[in-house]
Amino acid sequence: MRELYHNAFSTCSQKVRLVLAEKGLEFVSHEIDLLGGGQHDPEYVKLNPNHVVPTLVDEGDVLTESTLINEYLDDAYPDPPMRPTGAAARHASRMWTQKLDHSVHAATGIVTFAIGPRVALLQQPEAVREANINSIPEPARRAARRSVIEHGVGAPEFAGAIKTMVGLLQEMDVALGNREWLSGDSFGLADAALLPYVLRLDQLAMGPVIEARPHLAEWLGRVQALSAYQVAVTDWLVAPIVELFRTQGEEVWSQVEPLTRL
Ligand SMILES: N[C@@H](CCC(=O)N[C@@H](CS)C(=O)NCC(=O)O)C(=O)O
Repeated sequence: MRELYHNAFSTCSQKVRLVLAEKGLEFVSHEIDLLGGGQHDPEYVKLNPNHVVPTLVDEGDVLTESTLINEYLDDAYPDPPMRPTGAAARHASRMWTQKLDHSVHAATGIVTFAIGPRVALLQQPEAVREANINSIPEPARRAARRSVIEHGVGAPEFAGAIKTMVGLLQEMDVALGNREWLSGDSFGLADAALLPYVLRLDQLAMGPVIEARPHLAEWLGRVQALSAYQVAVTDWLVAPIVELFRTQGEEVWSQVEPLTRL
């Protein structure tokens, strides 16, 4: 029995669903409503004390942290292998996932909440919104969430976060100049991990920052052509939220564009 607690739009959930799909592993789905505060439900917090998705429960083992979940999946279900075999290549693959965990993931949260779901959150009763923000366990993440909901792309955290994300795109474009995949010879853990972060910028109507980087744009096309992408990403997205992200992104693009120049 395999159960995944996740969210359709969450980057960390998408990266785990990509690995599950690539390995042909099915799961019982428990979607957590992140805007409604489902991640703070005491029953869920027993599984994931950090109040975040995803959580994988595999044959009774409770697994958190998306990068580690994906490494677990590759250890437990090695067919097809999703990490290179050489030690140096494996190190290079882990450098990408470490970059997400150290800086890019937090930056993506700032960029996303400053643009995408902000209007929906501002329409919630203030008491509900505040209760959900106050339930975020880490003070820094709590403060950043409050700031971007209040100030949008004008929040002091926003410019640095966008630079971190575009910096990642730039590094990927250079790396992909002489190879097709970040994980080695085939689509693997590093590719699955980075895809949702590139996609997020596309969803927020920042396509030009991707199109300006041809190797990155070709890689994105390659990932999107995989059947795992359809199963793990496209099939979960719901049109009204895709539309909300796009229209909100278009609305602020003139303010965001100057910040995307490195
Ligand atoms: N390091 C964690 C981060 C998980 C995380 O931040 N998940 C986000 C969605 S991508 C979440 O659940 N956020 C809840 C919230 O924003 O309150 C992981 O990789 O699993």
